[in-house]
Amino acid sequence: IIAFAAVFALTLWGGTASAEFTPKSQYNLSVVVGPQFDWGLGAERFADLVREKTDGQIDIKVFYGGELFKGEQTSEFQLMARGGIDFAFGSTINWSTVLPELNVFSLPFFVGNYERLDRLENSAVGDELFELMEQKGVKPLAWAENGFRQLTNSEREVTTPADVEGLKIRVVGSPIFIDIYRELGADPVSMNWGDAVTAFAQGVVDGQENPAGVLGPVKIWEHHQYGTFWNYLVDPVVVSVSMSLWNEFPPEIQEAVQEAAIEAARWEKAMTRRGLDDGWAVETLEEYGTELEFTDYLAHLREQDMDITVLDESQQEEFREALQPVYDAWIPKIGEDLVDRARSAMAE
Ligand code: X2X
Repeated sequence: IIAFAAVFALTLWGGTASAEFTPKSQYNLSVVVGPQFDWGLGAERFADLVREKTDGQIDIKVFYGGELFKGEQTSEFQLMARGGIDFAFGSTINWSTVLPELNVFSLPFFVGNYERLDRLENSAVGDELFELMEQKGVKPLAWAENGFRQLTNSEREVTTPADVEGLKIRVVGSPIFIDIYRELGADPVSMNWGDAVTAFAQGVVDGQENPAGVLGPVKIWEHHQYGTFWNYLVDPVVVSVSMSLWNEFPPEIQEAVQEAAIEAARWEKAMTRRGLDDGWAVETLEEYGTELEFTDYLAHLREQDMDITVLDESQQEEFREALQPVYDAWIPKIGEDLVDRARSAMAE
């Protein structure tokens, strides 16, 4: 620490740094899910890369299972904005109660595939969403991913809106999810992730929706026989740091943390997209030399004897039409102009 302080003191003499910086002995990082999920592994990789790129100055400890926000996942963003959480691999769904614009990713059958998602994240709209986070006290560093969400249930194969009717579905605590399932005639119940896992095991709900990267580690096949792969909406994860902490970091630390975030996010995206994209995911993981238990999520779930139906474009269109009232209610809350610009950015 003395040596580092000396380096910063020298920089200070050079007139570039504004204040001396002494790192805390440890920083915390919040993740909703556990260490065995791609999302948890990505967080760990980020912490390792930060340690490496800052010569051990910034030591991040990952807290899994929502430990830092005591289970209440929609409070993660505010806790980070207030500085109680230093870093997060945070889901945009969980943050959308504070930033309604993030519901652009939750409009049903709007984004649809990885190509369109990547275009959206890398567009001016993506930058604008990052700016909104900054204005509210969180510095976003990179887009990572939970993924496109798929429906699973214990009762029946779901291919049409009528099939969803009457199913009791666990959803996240973000209001657009309640609206979507009510519109489809289901019985949505919002629950924090920790409670949800218990609810699946106890059969308190008939179904739930989450990306492949969550379905695998939670062994959803032990509770739900049926899966509907319909990419109906997407949950990006933002690698992020509290704004007040970010502002304390000298430029060279900021640069190292930023680089680590981009690299960890790229790797983590590849983990969640295994076998679900055009091949980029597995190629990228080979490039990193990552040892994989399986290379295709869909095949992996089918190997556990789940009945999985992949909805084609016309089946998705039927759901999209049924959900028109959700568009009518939510586009004004997200911002009509933002939704229009998102649509053009994805089409390019
Ligand atoms: O609670 C969920 O379903 C999860 C883990 O996907 C989120 O945090 C949004």
